Amino acid sequence: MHMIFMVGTAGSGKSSLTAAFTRWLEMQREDVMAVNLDPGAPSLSYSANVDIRDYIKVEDVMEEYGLGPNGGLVAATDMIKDVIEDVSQDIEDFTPDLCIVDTPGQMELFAFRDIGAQVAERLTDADKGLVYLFDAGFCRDPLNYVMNMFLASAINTRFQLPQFQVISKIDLLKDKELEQMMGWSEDPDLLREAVDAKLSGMNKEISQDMLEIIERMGVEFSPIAVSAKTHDGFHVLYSELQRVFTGGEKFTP
Ligand SMILES: Nc1nc2c(ncn2[C@@H]2O[C@H](COP(=O)(O)OP(=O)(O)OP(=O)(O)O)[C@@H](O)[C@H]2O)c(=O)[nH]1
Ligand SMILES: [Mg+2]
Repeated sequence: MHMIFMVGTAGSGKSSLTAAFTRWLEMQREDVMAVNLDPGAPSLSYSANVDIRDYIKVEDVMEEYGLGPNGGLVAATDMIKDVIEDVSQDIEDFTPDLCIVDTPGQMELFAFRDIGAQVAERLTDADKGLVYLFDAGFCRDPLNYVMNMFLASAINTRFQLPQFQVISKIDLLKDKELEQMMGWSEDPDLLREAVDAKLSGMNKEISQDMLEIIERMGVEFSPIAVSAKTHDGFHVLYSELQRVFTGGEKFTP
């Protein structure tokens, strides 16, 4: 079994991509399932085959421990570790070849606390990978793009899993904007120039320092442009997953 975690900042399109890509993979005749690991998801745009909310609900956690919405979400996300064995069993009962996992809305609660690494380690013994979403609308601004590169690099250090970066929601971009963004990933100098044009003085220096640190962290940035709305880029993402995990074969023989 192969397992792909969808990770990204709040609202970056994790759930939409989980929904659309899972459906699309089914059409490619892959034996694929969707798992929701977000205990705070109010509703889902897909029917999760396995849903953490069957075990943990934020409202219940808030009530039981007298917490507000944020405290409730932190506690609920941490509680995932107590049910990992059960969720693993639920997933294994489906015996899928490919499992797409939607992760908690606020990335920092999952990815930057122990829980993310624990889940990556303990959720079944599947071969795992991670899709990091750059929200296209947000990353139009070169500074936000750099910030996302930094987060993606930090996630890479933390999870130590094959990482696939995608620019999500590209249907929201004009052709020229997308071209520019893809240019930033191909040529770091273009990104440097774009950042330079936006900033001056101290801020400029800090951004340039940050770009250097990102470079030193050694993560390759060649994001795949996708849209959960139009399915643009799904073939490319699928080929990349196959290239890395199966040597170019389908997941379901
Ligand atoms: N136009 C467009 N909108 C999208 C796309 N993907 C997601 N969205 C919209 O972006 C918003 C957030 O999408 P979600 O899929 O809920 O993102 P998420 O990362 O799961 O969000 P949280 O779990 O709440 O942090 C919703 O309004 C979606 O309709 C896309 O490909 N194109
Ligand atoms: Mg979501």
